[in-house]
Amino acid sequence: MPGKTFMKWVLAVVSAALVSGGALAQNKPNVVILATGGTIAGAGADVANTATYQAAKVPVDKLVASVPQLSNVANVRGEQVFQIASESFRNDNLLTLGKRVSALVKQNDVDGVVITHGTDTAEETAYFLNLVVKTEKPIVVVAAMRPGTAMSADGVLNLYDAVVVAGAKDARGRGTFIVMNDEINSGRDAAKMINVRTDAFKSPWGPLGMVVEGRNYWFRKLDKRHTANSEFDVDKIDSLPLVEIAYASGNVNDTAYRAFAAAGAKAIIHAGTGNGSVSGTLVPVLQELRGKGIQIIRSSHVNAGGFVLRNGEQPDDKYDWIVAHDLNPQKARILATVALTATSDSKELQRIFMEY
Ligand code: DAS
Repeated sequence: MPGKTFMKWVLAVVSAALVSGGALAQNKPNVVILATGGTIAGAGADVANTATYQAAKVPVDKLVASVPQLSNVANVRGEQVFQIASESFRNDNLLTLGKRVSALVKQNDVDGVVITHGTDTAEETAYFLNLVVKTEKPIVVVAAMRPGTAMSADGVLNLYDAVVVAGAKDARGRGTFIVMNDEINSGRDAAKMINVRTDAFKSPWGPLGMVVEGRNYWFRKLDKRHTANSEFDVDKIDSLPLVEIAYASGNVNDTAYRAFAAAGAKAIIHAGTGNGSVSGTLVPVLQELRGKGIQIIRSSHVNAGGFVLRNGEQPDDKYDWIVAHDLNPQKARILATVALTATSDSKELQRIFMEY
C-alpha cells in the first residue's frame, strides 16, 4: 500500500476508533441518568434475596458500570439526585427532580433523560414530570422489582431499555414513560399493580409500545395533554400545596377527612369504592368541608383502574365536587397538587382532570 494511501487508512481507522470508543461518539444520542434510589439501586445479602434487601444502596456510577452495554446505544453520564426509597419521596423531592430534568432537557447536548427510581411511587413521579416538564425529549422513569444482587435481576435490562427509549428520536413528543419488563408504558397511565412480580406495572389502556433488543415498537400515543403541550411548567412552580388521600371502605368514618382538613389540605382525594362511591354518612361531611373551601375529588381505588364520571354516584354539580375520571387516587393527588398551583376554581379543576 503506497505511503499516502496507507496514512489515509491509518487516520481513518484511528478516528473511527476515537469516535466509537471515545468520550463522545457523535453518532450516538446523549442520555443523562438521574439516580434517586429504589430497588434498582438495592442490594440483598444473597442472590436468592429477591424480596428481602435494602433499597437505595448502589450509587449511580456503579449502576451505570453494571450495564456496560449502555455505551453501545448512547453516550451516558449519571447524576445522583437522591438516594432514597421512593415511598419516602416528598413534594420537595418532586420539585427538585422536576427542575433538574427541566434544566437538562433545555441543553442542546442532552437528547433524553432516564430517572432510576423506586417502584412504590414511580407512577407518581412519572405523571408529575408528564405534567410539568415542557419538552419533546423523552423522559423515562425506570425501576426494578428485584435488586441487582438477586438471580434474574430485572434492573439491568430495564435500565438498558430505558436508555434506548430515552435516546430514541421516535420516542419524542409522546410524554413521559415508565419502561420495565420490555414494555413502554405511559407515565400518565401506568401504575404498580402488584409488589412481587417483574411485570408489576400495567396501564388500564395497555402499553404505548415495546422495546426489544434495542428497538422501539409503537402501538399507540397518549391522547391526554402532556409535557410540551402542558399549561404547567415546573420552572414556574416554587411549592406544591397539600393534597391528601382518604381511603374509603365499608364502615368508613369522617375522622381522616376532618383531620386532613384541619391539617390544611387544599383538596381531599376520596379514594372511593367502586364508582368513586361515597357512604351516606360521609356525604354531609364532604359537603361541609367543601363549604369550607376544600376541593373534594372523587376517585376509585378499584385495582384495575377506576372510571369515575360526574353525577354518576353523586350529584357532583349540586355539591360542587370534582371527579378524577380514570386516574387512581395517587395519580389524582399528583394532578390536584399541580393544578392547584394554577387555580382554585372547581370548574377549571374539572377541566384539567378531563384534559390531563
Ligand atoms: N421501597 C421501594 C421503593 O423504593 C423499593 C422498590 O421497589 O423500588 O419504591
